[in-house]
Amino acid sequence: MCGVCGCGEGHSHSHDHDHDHEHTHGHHHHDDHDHHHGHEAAHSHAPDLSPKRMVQIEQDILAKNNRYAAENRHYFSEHGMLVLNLVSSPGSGKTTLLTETIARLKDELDIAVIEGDQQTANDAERIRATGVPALQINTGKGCHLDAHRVGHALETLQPKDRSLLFIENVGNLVCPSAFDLGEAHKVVILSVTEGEDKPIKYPDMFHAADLMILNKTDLLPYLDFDSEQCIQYAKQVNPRIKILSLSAKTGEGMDSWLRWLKAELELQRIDYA
Ligand SMILES: Nc1nc2c(ncn2[C@@H]2O[C@H](COP(=O)(O)OP(=O)(O)O)[C@@H](O)[C@H]2O)c(=O)[nH]1
Ligand SMILES: [Mg+2]
Repeated sequence: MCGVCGCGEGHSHSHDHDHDHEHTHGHHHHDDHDHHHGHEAAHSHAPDLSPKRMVQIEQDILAKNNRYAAENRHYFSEHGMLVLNLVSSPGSGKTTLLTETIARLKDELDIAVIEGDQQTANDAERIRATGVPALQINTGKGCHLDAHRVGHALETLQPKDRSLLFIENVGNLVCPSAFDLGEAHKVVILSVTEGEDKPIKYPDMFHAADLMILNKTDLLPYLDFDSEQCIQYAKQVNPRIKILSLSAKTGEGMDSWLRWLKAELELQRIDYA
C-alpha cells in the first residue's frame, strides 16, 4: 500500500502526538487545512528506515485507521445511514455521477457528501450547487482519505438519520484501497477511456470494491475499449464484484444504479431502531 509513496509515515507523525486517545468526536480543531504537516518529513526520512520498520509503521497506521473506521461504522449503523466510498483514478466521473445522482434522488432522500481532493474546494462547490450539503477535505500531500478525518467531517456535516452519505475519495487507484472509512461499500468507478486492463493492473482496488461502475459508455463508439474483457478482468480479481455500466452524461444505465442505491439504503434502514 502506501509504503511505496511514504504517505502512511506522514499520517503516523501527524496523528501520534494527539490522537492516541479514544476518538471522542469532540474536538473541532481539525479543519480542512491542518493535516499537511508530517508528509514532507516522512518523504525525506523514509529512506533511512529499514524495510522491517516500514512494514511495522504501515501495520500500526492501518490498525489505527481500522479503529476509527469501526467507530464510524457504528455511528452510521446507529443512524440508519448508507455510506459509500467512491474510489477511482482522477477524472473517471465521480463528481459528475454524484451531481447526476443527487439531481434524481434529492427530492425523496436526504443526501450529504464528503469530498476528498489534494487541493481546492471545487468538487464540494459542484455538489452544493445541487442543493445538498457537502464538506471538502483537502489532503495536501496525502493520497487518500482516512477514517479519522471522516469522523471529524461528520461532526461538521451532521448528516441526517436514514440518509445517504457519499464519500468521494482522492482520485487514485492505489492508496484508498487500504483505508477503511467505515463505509458499507467501496464503489470503484472506471471510465471506458482508461483501458480495460485497469482491474488487473490495480487489483487491490477492484478486490476491495463491492461494485464497479463502468462510466462514460456514451464514448464507446469512439474507442476500442473491450467491455467484456474489462468485466472478465474485474471478476478475475474479485469474483463477488457487481458491475453496472452507465453514462453519467447521457443518463443511460442510471436507473440500475439508482435502484441499487435505494435497495442498499433500505438494508441499512431495516436495522435502524
Ligand atoms: N463523455 C462523458 N464524459 C463524462 C462522463 N462523466 C464524466 N465525464 C467528464 O469527465 C470529466 C471528469 O469528470 P469528473 O466528474 O470531474 O471526474 P472525477 O475527477 O472522477 O470527479 C469531466 O469533463 C466530465 O464532464 C460521461 O458519462 N461521459
Ligand atoms: Mg471529483
